[in-house]
Amino acid sequence: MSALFPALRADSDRPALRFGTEALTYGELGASAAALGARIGDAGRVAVWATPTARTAVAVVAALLAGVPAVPLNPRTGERELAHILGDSTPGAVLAGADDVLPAGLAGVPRIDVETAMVHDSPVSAFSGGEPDDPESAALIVYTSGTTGPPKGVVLSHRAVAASLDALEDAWAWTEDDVLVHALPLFHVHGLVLGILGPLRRGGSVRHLGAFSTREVARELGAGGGTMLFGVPTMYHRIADALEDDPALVRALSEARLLVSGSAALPVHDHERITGATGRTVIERYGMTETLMNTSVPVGSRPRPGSVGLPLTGVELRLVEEDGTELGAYDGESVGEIQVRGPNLFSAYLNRPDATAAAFDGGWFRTGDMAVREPDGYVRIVGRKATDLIKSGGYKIGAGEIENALLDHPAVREAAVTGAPDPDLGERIVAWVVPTDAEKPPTAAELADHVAGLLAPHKRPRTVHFLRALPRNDMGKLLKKALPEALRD
Ligand code: MCA
Ligand code: AMP
Repeated sequence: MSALFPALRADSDRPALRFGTEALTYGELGASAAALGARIGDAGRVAVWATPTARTAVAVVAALLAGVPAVPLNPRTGERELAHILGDSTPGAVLAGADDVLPAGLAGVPRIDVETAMVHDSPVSAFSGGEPDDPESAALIVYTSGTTGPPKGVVLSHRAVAASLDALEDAWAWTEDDVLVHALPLFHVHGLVLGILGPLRRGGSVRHLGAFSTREVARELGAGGGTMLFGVPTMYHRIADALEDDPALVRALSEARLLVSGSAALPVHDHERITGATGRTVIERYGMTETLMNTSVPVGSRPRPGSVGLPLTGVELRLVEEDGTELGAYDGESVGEIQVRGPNLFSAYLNRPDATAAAFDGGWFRTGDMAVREPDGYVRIVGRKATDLIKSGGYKIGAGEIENALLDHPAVREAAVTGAPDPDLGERIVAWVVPTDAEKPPTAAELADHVAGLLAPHKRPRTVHFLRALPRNDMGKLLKKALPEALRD
C-alpha cells in the first residue's frame, strides 16, 4: 500500500481524476504510476512538463511512489528561467506528454512520454506502491520567486506534504466523498499539492477544468457533482462579476460544500458579492510554497471576510516585531511579521544554504507577511515586508527578475518594476522604462513579449510607462515611491 495515497489500489474502480474527457480510476492511476515509476527509479530527479492534464498527475504520483523528487515545470516558462531551473535542479529525465512540443532548452534532458506507461481499463494485478522509508526524503522541488535573483527551488519532503494535507482534512472536514473542482496551474503548490495530491490523499476525486471559466465552474460544481472549489482571488473576482447574470453559477456555488480561496488576499468586496448572491461564504486559507498551508478559516466558522483564520493542526504561528521581539497581543491592531514552525515546513532551498539559513529565525520560518491577531486568535494579513514582491493573479513575482530581463532589451537603458492595485489580478506589473533612444522607444507589447519569452507570460508587464530618467536620491538609489511623480514631470 502507498503511505501517501492509501486509496491507490490495483483493484479500485473509484474515480480519482478527470481532466476534460480523460478520467482515471484509482486502479488505473496506481497501475500507470507504478509502471512509470519503475522506469524513473534511477533518474535522480525528474522534471515534469506540468500541463493541466492527467499526465502531469500520473507523472508526479509516479515520482512520489518511486522516491524520485519531481520538479514541476511551467510549460510556458521562458528560455532564461527554464535554463536556470534545469541548471539548478539537474533532472535526469523530463516526463511529458507524447504530443508536447518541448523547448530547445530541454534538448539535453532524456524524455519519457508519460502515455507509454499509462494503463487504462486493465489495472496490473500486482500494484505495490510505496514511498521511500525516510519521510524526510524530497518529494517535490517547486520554484518560487524572491525579491532579487532567479527563482529558488523549494525542497518539500514527503513529511511536509502529508502533514499539510492532513491538517487541511481537519480544518475542512475533507473526506473521500469530496469531489474537488479547480482550474489551477499544476506547477505550483496550490494547484498541484492541494489540488491534485490533496484529493488523492483523501481518496476523493478531482475534476480539473483545463482552463478557468465561470461556465465550466457552473457545470462541474453542485449538481454537476463537485463539492469543493479551490481558486485564487482573481478567479473568485471573475465569479463575483459573473454571478449577477448567471443563475446556473449561483446555483452551483450555493450547492457546493466548500469554497476555498488562497494564494493572495480575497478582497472583502468580492467576499460580499459572492455571499450576497449565493448565501455562501468563501473560506480563506494562508500558505506559502515554503510552508505549504499555515492557517485556515475552519469549515463551519461564522463568516470572516478578510481573515485567513487560525493556525492549522501542528502549525505554530507567532508575530514578531522588527527588532525580533515576539508580539503577545491579540488586539487586532499590533502588526508583526508572521513566523511559523511545524511539520509543514520545507527542508531547504536547493543549492542555497545561505538563503535557507537566512529564511529562519532560530527554527521559525520568516514568512515576510505582516499580520495582526484578533482577540479570538484569527489572523488577518495586512501587508508584506518586501515591497519588491508582487502578487499578480496569485503568482508571486520578484520585481528584480523583471527589471533584469527588461535591461537585457537593447532599447531599454534603465528599468524599474512595481506592482499597482488591480481589481482583477490583485496587483498588476508596471514597468517604468528609460529608453535607450528617447525618439524611438520600444512598444509596450514588445517589452511584454520580451519578458514573457525570457521568464514567463505571467511575469510580463501589463502597463509600461516611459520616463526620461528614473528618480534617484543623492546616493544614486532608485526611489520607487517617486516614480508616479517622475511620470507627471
Ligand atoms: C498574453 N499571453 C501571452 C502574452 N500575452 N503569452 C506570451 N506573451 C505575451 N505577451 C497569453 C497567456 O499565456 C495566456 O494564455 C493568455 O494570454 C492569457 O494570459 P493572462 O492574461 O496572463 O491570463 P489571466 O487571464 O490573467 O490569468 C488569470 C489566472 C492566472 C487564470 C487567474 O493568473 C492563474 O492561473 N493564476 C493562478 C496562480 C497560482 O496558481 N498561484 C499559486 C502560487 P493561455 O490562456 O493560453 O494560458 S501561490 C501558492 O502555491 C501558495 C502555496 C498558496 O498560498 O497558494
Ligand atoms: P508563494 O510564495 O507563491 O507560495 O506565495 C505565498 C504568499 O502568498 C504568501 O507569503 C502570502 O503573501 C500570499 N498568500 C497566500 N495565501 C494568502 C491569503 N489567503 N491571503 C493573503 N495572502 C496570501
